[in-house]
Amino acid sequence: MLSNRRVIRPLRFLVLLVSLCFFYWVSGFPRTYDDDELPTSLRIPTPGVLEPEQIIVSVKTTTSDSWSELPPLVVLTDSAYHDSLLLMGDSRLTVGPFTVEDVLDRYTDSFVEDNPDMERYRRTLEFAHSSVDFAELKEKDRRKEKGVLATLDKYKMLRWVERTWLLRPERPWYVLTEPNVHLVRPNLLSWLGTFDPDGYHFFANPPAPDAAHTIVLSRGVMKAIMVDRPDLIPYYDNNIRGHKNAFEVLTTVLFSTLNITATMVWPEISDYSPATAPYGPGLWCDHVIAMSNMPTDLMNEMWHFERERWNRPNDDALCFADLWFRFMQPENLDPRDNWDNLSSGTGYEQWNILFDRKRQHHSDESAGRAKPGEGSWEACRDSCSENEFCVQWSYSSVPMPNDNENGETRCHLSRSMKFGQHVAPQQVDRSGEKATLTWKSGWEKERFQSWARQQRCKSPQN
Ligand SMILES: *[C@@H]1O[C@H](CO)[C@@H](O)[C@H](O)[C@H]1NC(C)=O
Ligand SMILES: CC(=O)N[C@H]1CO[C@H](CO)[C@@H](O)[C@@H]1O
Repeated sequence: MLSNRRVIRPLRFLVLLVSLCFFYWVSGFPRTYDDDELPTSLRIPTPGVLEPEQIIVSVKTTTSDSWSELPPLVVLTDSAYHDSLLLMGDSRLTVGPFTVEDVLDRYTDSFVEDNPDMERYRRTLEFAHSSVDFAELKEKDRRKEKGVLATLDKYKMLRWVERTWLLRPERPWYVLTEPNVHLVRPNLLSWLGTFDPDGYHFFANPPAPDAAHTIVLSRGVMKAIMVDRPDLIPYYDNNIRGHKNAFEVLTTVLFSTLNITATMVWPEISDYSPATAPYGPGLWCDHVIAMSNMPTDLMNEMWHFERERWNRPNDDALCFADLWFRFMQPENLDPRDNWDNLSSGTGYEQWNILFDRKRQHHSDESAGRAKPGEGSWEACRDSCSENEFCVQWSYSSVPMPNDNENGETRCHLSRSMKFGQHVAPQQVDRSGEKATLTWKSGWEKERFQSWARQQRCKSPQN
């Protein structure tokens, strides 16, 4: 009997194993997932939160940048959003399963031939016909290249809107953006869910030099220009040249035909990346919807970060505070040599701390002002640590503008915390003399962290 059993047992075990495997295989079919295990985009909809296909994201690029910009963008965009992703360029290409549209192909041949602004487009088409490497289209001088692309962008603007609508008509929302913009989709879906898509809505980030625009248009606006006024876009062909930039072309058309202006959305939509956002009291619990100037490595970090958050389904909307804890807190923030100057820098003036130049000692009038720290980086660091509002400093080897009444200074103090970046020493011309400009930067991490820990962005039950 015993020996008999011994034979049967392994057999039974095998049968059990096979049926168990079968059970797991079947139950692994993705229909029976617990709701919490699913990525945000696939969960049962919360009322008011839109579904991915209700927002068309249309990304504009140019042929010579397509290969460097589009593959990372597509890989780092969750597949739940692929159906609603459109790629718009200036020659027809494919990037894997995606088609890049040539949005300029509706201009007439004579318009393209006779218009000097279309030079780059003409060359792009020639290169495409003769299989010349598109990288050779680019100007060597980066500023010149920017100028060429900005000119072409003016002609793309309305045609980009048009093509987006024609490919995906009648969707509640259209987001027009660029490859270096990262969209935090769950926040975008819940934010736009609070507006009526059939009203006239036109949102954008405040214009900033060198920053991409993220533009949001409602179905109401799109219908008014695409369906109610079918001749509008062709009519504008000959009115484009005089405009300063692409955004102005769009704002002019929407203002003159619909009497609407862009509603600026900031800081939810901004030109910051996690490395350049000025973290602090003015920018902490705000939700992050779109960031621009994103290098690919940070896009990749964001992809991982958002995945980690999926596994914590009770997390609230991603806000700037989350970015600080994820990207800055783990960093060693001891003083760094050859580190960028984000304590000065245009666009950050409102956080700069003014120096108390008149008095040696603080009085009521000079409250909040800092002791000058021109002498050395150590003096600058000490000036920061002695000022209760200061969370970071940078020290330049030659005086540099502070963009406020501080004038030119070596020491730059700030009330907001930015990460910045490595910056190599450079030769500069200071009133006729050559000098080497280097930057050193430091942070008051402990001070900032104790402030950060006292903040409560999330709903009280968490
Ligand atoms: C345009 O909009 C403004 C502000 O909404 C309004 O005051 C004005 O009357 C409008 N003009 C026309 C012509 O509709
Ligand atoms: C981000 C920033 O403000 N960078 C500035 C650093 O300083 C150089 C000049 O040395 C500026 O050109 C950058 O804009």
